[in-house]
Amino acid sequence: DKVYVATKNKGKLKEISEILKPIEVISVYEVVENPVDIVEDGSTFEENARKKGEELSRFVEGYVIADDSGLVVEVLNGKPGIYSARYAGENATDMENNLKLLKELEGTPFENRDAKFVCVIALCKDGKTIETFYGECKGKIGFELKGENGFGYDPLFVLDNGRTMAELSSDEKNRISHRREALAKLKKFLDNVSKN
Ligand code: ITT
Repeated sequence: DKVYVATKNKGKLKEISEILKPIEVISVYEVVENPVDIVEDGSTFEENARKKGEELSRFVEGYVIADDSGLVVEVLNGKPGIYSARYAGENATDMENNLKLLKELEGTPFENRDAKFVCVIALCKDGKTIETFYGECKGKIGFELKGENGFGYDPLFVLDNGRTMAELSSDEKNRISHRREALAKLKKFLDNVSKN
């Protein structure tokens, strides 16, 4: 069994491979020379996940999954949300995005720093979406970056136990993450497909 993943993000690719094991996970970008440049102009995680998956599923045979994800901060009215990857600008690094977030939250006390990670996985084939799957993970935004693991906003994302997502091992993150929740639903769906 194998699935293609429509992502350029190495952190996502690694986690998706670990979580979906023993299914083999291959990046579409590894097998397609010049895939289309996808414009993520949807207004929701779901629209963007569908868009990525549908467009890239025209280039390979079999299932393609796309992950659209991000950080939703309550006191910022849901920002950075679907703009998480480019919060500090078009080609912003994770560090620049984290620093921008700290700046936006300056003066906001810990009790008002509620946030969640959201992940929508679209399962696609031949240019069409078969189903989408949602996952989320709740936490708070800390005051300083802590931890070396994971990617994106993990060093600022404080869990109930006081540790940041970046302080968890990849196994620990993969047990509780938004991505895990969405992919667990996908796995169940695929199990049922193969039984019928
Ligand atoms: P692809 O579209 O190629 O998959 P991308 O990084 O542009 O890669 P998104 O548009 O879905 O993907 O943006 C996701 C951003 O949300 C990502 O760059 C991180 O900043 C953040 N993010 C998503 N999942 C995360 C996680 O598990 N931990 C930390 N940050 C995460």
